[in-house]
Amino acid sequence: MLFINLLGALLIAAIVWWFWLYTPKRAQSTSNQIKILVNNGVYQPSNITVSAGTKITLDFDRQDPAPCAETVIFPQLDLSLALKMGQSNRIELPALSEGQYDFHCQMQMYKGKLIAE
Ligand SMILES: [Cu+2]
Repeated sequence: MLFINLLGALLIAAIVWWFWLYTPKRAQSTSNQIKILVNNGVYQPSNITVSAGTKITLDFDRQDPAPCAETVIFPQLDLSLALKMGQSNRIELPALSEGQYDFHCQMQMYKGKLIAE
């Protein structure tokens, strides 16, 4: 009984951590080509700092077969890309001015952000 309660408490702690406390790490790009893993409902990395004023290539590696993961959309840039499983999915972004640019799947379950500075 005590064990079950303990398990329940751990589960609640995990839920609280995931939904309220967890903030994705910021990745600093050292090159203009960034590889992004698409799996388990998250882009990895999902918060990416890039240099403003240079072209950037993103390379999406889709591991999630769910239809949810299929399309990545860059609303501010008016770009989208269909992601195929098991191959590299490259998208070239124009040189960005300083600011934040979102990217997400059709349903906005997968979410990411480019920070150009
Ligand atoms: Cu989705």
